[in-house]
Amino acid sequence: MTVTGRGFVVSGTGDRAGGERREGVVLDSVGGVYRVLTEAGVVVEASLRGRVKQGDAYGGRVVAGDRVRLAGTDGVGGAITIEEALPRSGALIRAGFRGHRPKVVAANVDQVVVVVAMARPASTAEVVDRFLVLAESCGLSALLVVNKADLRSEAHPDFLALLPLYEEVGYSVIPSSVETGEGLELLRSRMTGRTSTLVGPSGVGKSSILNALSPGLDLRTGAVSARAGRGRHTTVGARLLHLEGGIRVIDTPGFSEVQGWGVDPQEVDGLFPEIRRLREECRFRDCSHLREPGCAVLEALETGDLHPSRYQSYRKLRTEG
Ligand SMILES: Nc1nc2c(ncn2[C@@H]2O[C@H](COP(=O)(O)OP(=O)(O)O)[C@@H](O)[C@H]2O)c(=O)[nH]1
Ligand SMILES: [Mg+2]
Ligand SMILES: [Zn+2]
Repeated sequence: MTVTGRGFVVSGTGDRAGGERREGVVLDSVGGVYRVLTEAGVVVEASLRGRVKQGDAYGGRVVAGDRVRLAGTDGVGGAITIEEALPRSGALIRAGFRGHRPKVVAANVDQVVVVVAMARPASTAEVVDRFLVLAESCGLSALLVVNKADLRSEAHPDFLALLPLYEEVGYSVIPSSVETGEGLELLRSRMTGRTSTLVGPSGVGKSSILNALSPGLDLRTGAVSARAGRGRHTTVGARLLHLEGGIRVIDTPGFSEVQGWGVDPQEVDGLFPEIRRLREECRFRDCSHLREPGCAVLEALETGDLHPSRYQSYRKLRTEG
C-alpha cells in the first residue's frame, strides 16, 4: 500500500468489492488504466468493461471527474471494472467544429477559472475573451483571475482599464499574487466545495496558484513545464486533484492554447453574455451583428453600451473562428 500526496490509500491487495456495487470518481487514466477514488476514500485501478453506457455522444469516453459504478475485486487474481459512468453535470468539451468530433476533456466541472497575468506575460482582452468564450461554450460559469498583481505597475494601462468591464458583464475578477498573497483567500473561498478547472496561457501562474492554495501539492512551475510524475505515474490527460479544504481541481494540460478550440462562428453571439442579451432586439433573427440594418448590437456599440473591445473579440471569433 502506498499513500498518495493527498493522503488517499492506494489499494494494493485485499480491497474487496465483493459483488456489491460501489461508486467512485475517476482521477485520471493512463493507457486504459483508470485510477478511481472510491466512496470509501480508497484509490483503485480499474479498466473499462466493454462498452460503457454513458457519454456516447462524445465517443463513449470516460474522463477525469466522471462518477462511475465499479464491480469486481482488487488484489491478487482480481480485477476491478468500470461498469457504468453516471450522468454528468458540467463538462469541459473540446468543440467539434470543422470536422472534429466533440471531445469531453473533464467531467462534472462546476466552474472555469480563467487565469491571466498582469505582466510577464502580458495579457490581452482578446485572450481573456477567448477563454471566457470557451467556458461559455461549455455552459460553465467562469471567473477571471488576474495573477501577478505584484507586477501591476508593469501592466498595460489599457488592459487594467478593461478589468471593471468584465465585472459589468457579470464575471468576478480577482487580482491575485502568489508573491504577496493578494486575492488568494478570496479565490480559495470561490473554489471551496467545487470542482474547478484552471485555464489560461502558460506562464501566468496556474500551477503556482494551486501550490499556494495547497501547500504540499508541489506542482511543477516555471516556464518549461516538465510533466514529471515524481514516483507517481505521469499523466498526459486531465487529472482530478483534491486540494486541502475541499477544493477539487481538474488539471487539464493543453488548455493553455485556446486557439483551435473550434467554437461555431454562428453561435459566438450567444457566448458573450451582453451580446446574448442584445441580440433579441435585432431586426433579423439570423443577424450576424456585422452589418445588418436594425442590429441592436451595432447600435449598442454606437451608443457605448457595448464595449468596443468585446465587440472586436466577437467580430474576430465570428469572422475568423
Ligand atoms: N511575480 C510573480 N510571479 C509569479 C506569480 N505566480 C507565478 N509566478 C511565476 O511565473 C512563472 C510561471 O508560473 P507557473 O505557475 O508555472 O505558470 P503556469 O504555466 O500558468 O502554470 C514561475 O516562474 C512563477 O514563479 C505571481 O503572482 N507573481
Ligand atoms: Mg503549469
Ligand atoms: Zn444584430
